This record gives sequence, structure tokens and C-alpha cells, in this order.
Amino acid sequence: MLITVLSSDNAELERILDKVKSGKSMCRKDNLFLLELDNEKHIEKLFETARELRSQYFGNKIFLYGFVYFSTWCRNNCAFCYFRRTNKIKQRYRKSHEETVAIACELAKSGIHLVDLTMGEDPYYHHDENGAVRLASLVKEVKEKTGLPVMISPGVANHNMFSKLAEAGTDWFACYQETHNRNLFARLRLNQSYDQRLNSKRIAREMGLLIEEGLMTGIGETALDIAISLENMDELRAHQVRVMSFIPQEGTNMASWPSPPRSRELITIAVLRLNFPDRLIPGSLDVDGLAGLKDRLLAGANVITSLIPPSIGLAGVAQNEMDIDEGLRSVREVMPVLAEMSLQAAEPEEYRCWVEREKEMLNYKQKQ
Ligand code: SAM
Ligand code: MD0
Ligand code: SF4
Repeated sequence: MLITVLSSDNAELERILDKVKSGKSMCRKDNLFLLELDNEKHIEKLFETARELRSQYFGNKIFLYGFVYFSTWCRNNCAFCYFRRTNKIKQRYRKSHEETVAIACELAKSGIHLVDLTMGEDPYYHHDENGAVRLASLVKEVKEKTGLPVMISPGVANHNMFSKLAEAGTDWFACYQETHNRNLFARLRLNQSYDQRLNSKRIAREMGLLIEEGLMTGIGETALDIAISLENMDELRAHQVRVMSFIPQEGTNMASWPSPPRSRELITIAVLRLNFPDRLIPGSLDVDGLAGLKDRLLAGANVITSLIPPSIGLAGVAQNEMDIDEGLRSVREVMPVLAEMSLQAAEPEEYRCWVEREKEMLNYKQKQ
């Protein structure tokens, strides 16, 4: 009986993988089937196909993102987040403009391809026109001094902030919905508007910024929720799509909520690759540190995120301390992992070209 079920599952898996390899897009039922795989051999086949597709579009090149969490002040109170407003924490800080630029330059020297400037929804930047001006001038100087593309993760931004950010040359806007199930969203991102958050990505795109959408797993979502998220990511035409496992944080409503088995994040990374073969898909060092990198690359990720310079008091997000002061979240430490897997860090120029081409396509489509 079990053998019959396994072999019919195998046939269905082959059918879906062949369909993807021949360039056809998948339907909700296909995605659900893949997201619910539980046989190790089948999962390995899925990962193999994800790697094949990655190599078809990106060869053996991997992109590296440096991460600067420059303000951990936040006006929101997300149920899952260590940096939520009401949490009394020791890592509440706001780095000055000069300090942030210096950190970005240090990261750039280490060989990263993009600077991701991330913050809580800090009123210092969000409160008024002056805040938006400060943020735009930070992006502008980081771009000028590092010569690298810049991503900004400021939380929900308004039209005025986007126009200043676009003017300053911001390349990317990252803002993760976490889930596209509105009820679940309301339980996670307390007192925040689902539509406003989703729309801010649409506005950013209209202003010519590349956008990143993301999911969190292990927060009470079902496989169907994830399949529906894939459709939303497609509709949004996000340039980068991600998934991260939930990590419980001290002092939050979800402190005793368990972190999920990593299989769900890894399978989702692979399914993202199958749905969006030519898009950027991160494997974050912020979930399991350097030790978790290989599995994420094996599942089809082509960007390493959350590279953080050691010893200057910067925090991660999900793992606010893990591997940071030890210097394990560095370009130097990820290189041997890439080499072991016959992968290679891209040249900064290759990354810049990818970004510039996508931005040109965006602007061209907008003019039509
Ligand atoms: N404040 C901005 C926002 O919320 O969009 C940007 C920074 S926020 C800390 C970036 C992302 O970190 C969140 O969207 C969420 O996906 C992730 N994150 C926060 N807390 C996490 C946790 N406990 N486990 C896993 N991911 C988490
Ligand atoms: C990461 N800690 O990539 C970062 C962060 C924000 N754009 C990214 C969640 O894992
Ligand atoms: Fe603030 Fe972002 Fe954390 Fe929510 S996830 S509390 S918006 S820093």
C-alpha cells in the first residue's frame, strides 16, 4: 500500500518537475504538492531541480549582501519581533549618519555586492518630511562612498518618502508581508494595515525601485497559505523573494512559540526557485548562522544575506547576536562554503549589471 502511494507520488513529482524544466508555470495544486513533500528522496529531487534552474540562470555565481541594522528603534509592536516597541532590550540604538556610512564602507571593502540598510520604523526617520530627507541623504552617501547598489528596509513608507528615496538613487525596497493570509497578518503585525504594507511595494515599484517580498514560516501558516503567497509574489512581480523561519524572541508574545523544523523553509526556498527561476532568492545567515548556509544554497538560494561586520555593536534581526562578534557572518567565512559546493562569489560588476538591467526593464515598462 505504502509503496503504491510512494510510486504514484513519484510520478506526480516527475510530472511537475518536467513541467517546470520545460518552462511552463506551475498551478496552485502543483505548488501545494511540492510544499507538502515529506519523503527524503523526493525532497532531494526537488532541491536538485532548484539547483539546476539556478545554474541555468546564474551559473555558479552567488551574490553577497552586507547588512547594517542602523536603528533598532521602532514604533510598531509586531508579535514576533525582538525590537518591538514595548520590549525592554539592551540592543536599542540608532547609529549616526557618519557611523552608518563608515560601517557600509567597511563592508564594501570586504567584498559584498549590496548594502542593505535596515531599521525599525524609527520615528526619527518616519515622523515628518525631515526624517525622509535624512534617510534619503544616508542612502545617497552610502551609494557614493561604497559605489554599491543600496537596499533600504525602512518598514512601510509613504509616497513622499519614496520620491526622496528614488531621487537619492535607492535601488531596492525590501518589505516583507510575512504572510498573505490577512487573519494571520493581523495576529503578527499588530495594528498595522495589510493593504498599506502591500501597497507600499507597489508604489516603490512604480517609482522605479526593485522590490523584495518575503515570508516567515512556523507562524501558524498552512501549506495553502504559502501557495497563495507565491501567487501574490507573482502578482507583485517582486525581483527578490525570500522565506525565513521564525525564531522565538525573549520578551515577546511569541517567546514560547517553537521555531519550526527547517525542512519547511528549505522546501519553500526550492519551490520559490521553481516558480521564479530567474529571480533573486536569499539564504539568510540570520536564521542558523554560518552553519545553516550550505543547506540553503543546496535548496536553490543564490544570494547570501545578513553579512555583518564584527565588533561594532550591530544587531541581527532573527538572531540578533549569533555568529556576529565571532566574525562568522563575513565574506571571508562564507567563501570556503561556496568553494566546497563548486559555487563562486560573483564579481561586484556582475551584480551591478543584474540590478541595472532590471531597473531599465522596469522603467521601460513604466513608460509604455
Ligand atoms: N522594520 C522593518 C520591517 O518590519 O519591515 C524592517 C526590519 S524587520 C526587523 C525585517 C524582517 O525581519 C521582518 O520583516 C521579518 O521578516 C524578520 N524578522 C523579525 N523578527 C523575526 C523573528 N523573530 N524570526 C524570524 N524573522 C524575523
Ligand atoms: C536578513 N537580517 O537578510 C536580514 C534582514 C532585511 N532586508 C533583511 C531580515 O536576514
Ligand atoms: Fe518594528 Fe520591523 Fe520589528 Fe515590526 S518587524 S517590530 S516593524 S522592526
